[in-house]
Amino acid sequence: MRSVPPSEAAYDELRLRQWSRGTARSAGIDRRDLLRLLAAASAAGPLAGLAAPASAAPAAGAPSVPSVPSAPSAPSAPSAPSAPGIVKPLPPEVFTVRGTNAETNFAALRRTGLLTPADRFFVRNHTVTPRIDAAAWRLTVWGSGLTGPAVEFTYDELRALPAVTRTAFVECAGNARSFYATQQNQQVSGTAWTLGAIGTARWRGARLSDVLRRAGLGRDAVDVLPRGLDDEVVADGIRLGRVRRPLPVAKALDDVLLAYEMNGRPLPPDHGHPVRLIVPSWVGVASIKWVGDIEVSAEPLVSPWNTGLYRLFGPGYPPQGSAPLTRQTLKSAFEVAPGASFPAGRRQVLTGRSWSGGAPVRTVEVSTDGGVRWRRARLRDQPRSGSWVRWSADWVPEAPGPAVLLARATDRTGRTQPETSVHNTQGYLFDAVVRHEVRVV
Ligand SMILES: Nc1nc2c(c(=O)[nH]1)N[C@H]1C(S)=C(S)[C@@H](COP(=O)(O)O)O[C@H]1N2
Ligand SMILES: [Mo]
Repeated sequence: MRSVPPSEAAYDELRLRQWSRGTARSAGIDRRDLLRLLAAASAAGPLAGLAAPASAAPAAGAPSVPSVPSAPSAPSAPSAPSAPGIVKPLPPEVFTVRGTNAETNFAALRRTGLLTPADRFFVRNHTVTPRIDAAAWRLTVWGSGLTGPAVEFTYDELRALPAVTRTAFVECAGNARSFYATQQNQQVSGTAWTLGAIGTARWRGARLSDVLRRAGLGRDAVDVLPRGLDDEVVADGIRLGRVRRPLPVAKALDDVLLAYEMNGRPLPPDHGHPVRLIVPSWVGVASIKWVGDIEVSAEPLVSPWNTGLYRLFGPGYPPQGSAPLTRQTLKSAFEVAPGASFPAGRRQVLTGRSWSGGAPVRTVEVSTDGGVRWRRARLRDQPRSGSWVRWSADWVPEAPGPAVLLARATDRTGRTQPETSVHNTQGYLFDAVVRHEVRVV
């Protein structure tokens, strides 16, 4: 892992060793199933074409769990592409539908501000968006890491706690995965995102630390396990249960929010209504949507989302994979449609965004000749940790023909986007400079 502060890295290594020795508890899934999942992850298959949906589907015939009705809902206009289970409209100029997910087209962000409007924010659903009534919703905090019994919070009780706001991106660990195949000729499994599995919003909510302290956090608590109220997930024939991923207590007490607002409005259904976690700078899967309960454990916990999934497998990694992913890597994207054309001899203002989970962005460089010459882009925002910066660069296209635009960020840890990304079978954490092909006409 890169750019991980020692405490997180130490936590991850410890959990990995505990997991291999069988001394961590597999929360809610059979240990044999977890081992099968690990085997599947290390030998992950190829993307089935570039529109492959994630291999996850609602559990058929799963036993009923205390349930929230899920509405595979609101198909938009018959001609518009729709993803099963996404509630909001997905106009094709804004989104590319990929299975149960919707990717934001970067060109659709050109005239937006720093914050991604909720109606342009990408959606990553393992199953379908559930419809949850805030008045009936409860958050149950429970487990061996509490000093007493389970504690419930209503929506109003959560809103009555001190509120904090924070601008943060949510980015899928597999964002840009398709470039392993198209730029590096390497096979990876999972949703074939280009660069748009990211959005930045202003989140408002209660601090997870306040909720945990009110629930009676014990001194021996080591992990917290937030779990979503959406349907159980089945992947490759293995029943994984509900989406949930352990978070070390140290991160939970640091900067994690239980958010109920996105850009000044109640969370929309697709983004976790009524309440979701926001885990700044970490891979998107940590930011559990539609959270219904949080287990607080005095024993280390594992779930499929930090064992077989969301670790790096491949030739450069140990057989049981890297430590579970924590922080996001760094990337840059142009707000330009793929294959766009530009008239020769006329000044253009190219715009884009760069971000890093490791530290605020320091500089962005742009090349309009496929990487021969580079120049500094102008940063449009004050770089901040856990957020992105907008930038722009002038360009006067010369001779008609194909052209390749490149953008490369460096963050304050000194990391710069490399030319190629180290391969892993599930295509996580792509960080290389992306070749953006356009035409001069
Ligand atoms: N309950 C639940 N939480 C979830 C998910 C999910 O399917 N169910 N997907 C995760 C993943 S993989 C990502 S990348 C982010 C996406 O958040 P968004 O759909 O609001 O963009 O939510 C995370 N939280
Ligand atoms: Mo994700």
